[in-house]
Amino acid sequence: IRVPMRAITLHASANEPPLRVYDTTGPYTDPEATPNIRVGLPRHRTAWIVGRGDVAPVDGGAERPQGTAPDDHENPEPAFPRRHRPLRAWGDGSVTQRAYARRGIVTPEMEFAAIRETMGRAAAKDADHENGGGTRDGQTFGAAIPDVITPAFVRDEIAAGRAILPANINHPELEPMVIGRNFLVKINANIGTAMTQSSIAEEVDKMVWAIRWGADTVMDLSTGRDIHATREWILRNSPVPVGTVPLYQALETVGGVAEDLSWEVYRDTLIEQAEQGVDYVTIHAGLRLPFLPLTTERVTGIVSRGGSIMAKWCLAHHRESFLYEHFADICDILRAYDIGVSLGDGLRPGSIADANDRAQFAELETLGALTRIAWERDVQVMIEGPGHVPLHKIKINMDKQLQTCGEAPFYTLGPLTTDIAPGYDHITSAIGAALIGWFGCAMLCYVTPKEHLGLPDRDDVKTGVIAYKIAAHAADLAKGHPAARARDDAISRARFEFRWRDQFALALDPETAARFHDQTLPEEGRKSAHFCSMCGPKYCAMRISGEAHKAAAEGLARMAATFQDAGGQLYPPRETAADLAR
Ligand code: IRN
Ligand code: FE2
Repeated sequence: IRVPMRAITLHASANEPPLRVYDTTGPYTDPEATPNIRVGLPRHRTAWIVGRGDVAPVDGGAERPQGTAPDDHENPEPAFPRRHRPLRAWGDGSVTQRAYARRGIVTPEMEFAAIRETMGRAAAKDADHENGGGTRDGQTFGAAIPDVITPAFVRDEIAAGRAILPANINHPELEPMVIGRNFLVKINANIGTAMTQSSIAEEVDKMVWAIRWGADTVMDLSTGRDIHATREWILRNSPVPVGTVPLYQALETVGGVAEDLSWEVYRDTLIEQAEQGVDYVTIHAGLRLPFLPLTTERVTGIVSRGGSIMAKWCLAHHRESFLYEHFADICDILRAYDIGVSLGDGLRPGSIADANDRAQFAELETLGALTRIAWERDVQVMIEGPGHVPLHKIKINMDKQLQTCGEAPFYTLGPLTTDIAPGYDHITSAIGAALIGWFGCAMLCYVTPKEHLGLPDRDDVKTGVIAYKIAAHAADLAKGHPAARARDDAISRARFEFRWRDQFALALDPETAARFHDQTLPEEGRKSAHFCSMCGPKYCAMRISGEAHKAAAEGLARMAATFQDAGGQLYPPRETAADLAR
């Protein structure tokens, strides 16, 4: 098994081995060496999938379902050349990672994900977290991470439903990863919302751009024309799990009229996407007809796209949601391909005023019941969460989710901790995301600066991803993930020793760090200067303290001893000083 990881090489003077970090970029690591997207990525998982002996080509080995080959569309790009035969489980079989895990099997996917989590080595744990990071001041936090994340641990977390490994058998290009609160906090970037303006190649480009900055999964939320072809291109070129909301395409199929949706249209859409290789799907099955009256008093009503579509359907027919009624049938489809279900939060609050209201929690309880139905059918489950929630109401969301949904992974959109900063909602939401990540949220759906205002462009995608990498990493540090702190320590040493290039290389966004530095001190020689332009050479605290440290390290100790021997109060007694040093 070959597992991707990035090694950041440091200057010789650092006297440190290269720092290994988690890498989501697949073969797109080097911007200069981008693979040919018309060929698609190598299908290295095929041997694992076929080797299990429990899948076969769909009926007749049809090359492509539904007569929706990309070539049938007027497409600004040439037709995608790769032809693969979609697979599914034999008969009624389960080919899910959950089914294998429950049978005690460690799959290559699990091993891959385990190695990735700690980059092949167990980093020293922060002393604060010796007891697993589970409790603080009598409060229980959501994580109990072992020092070494083994493949067996990944298996056990999946079997318990506490983690999912989204990996459709028709997405062999995937580099497997695991989502759960006892692993690194993951982030998702949404792409594909601008189908009217953008070409298919541009959508692939957005995916590549998002993973280059660290997105762990992408969701293709495309609407409009060429929806099937776009998804095909993204999947064949994506090393990260791809999620979708099949309801969006189903709505497209019925001409955008929500009332015309039906179970049959939805089912066919789901199968079409399953055969293409979608790894997880958002299904808003917890939004039930009886909950709709609970939203009438809200300030912002229903803000979920999928939720509003289903609400409209339920009201128009005055019937219970077909997603709710057919949920078991949906699971039978999902398990034949190993698609994870992400139970949608159609009733999430869209404002601080609506946070934690009855509508939201009624839906959450329903998601708990649906989780059990999915688990009985071996389907991997995660639960989507809010939305807009003020800081003091976030913890109850996490606690309630763990309790009602049997500890299935939580996947939240932010939450935004205030409504007053349009244009900066990557920040209002990253604050909430960091907090809920610390409390045990497994994946954070990014929010870009354009939230509530418009469609994100490239820069917005990058800004959103970086904001969420910060939130996720801050949570990983607090949770005591064994691989989290090494990077902070390495960059701090580089900073203190004025290894500017190392500081840039270790940064989440090296380009911006280098550019900001160069804006004030562009000369090449300044890359080794023992000060920055913030304070200048005379007032640089790091420089002054570094020099003082070196010169006085010995002298200080001697002086302290002298003072103590003389009964001086300036320094703590020797034993205390020794304690402090430890
Ligand atoms: C995540 C948590 N709650 C919602 N999300 C994401 O929001 C969901 O996965 C999807 O990518 C996006 C839009 O969902 P709605 O508005 O259709 O619910
Ligand atoms: Fe919002």
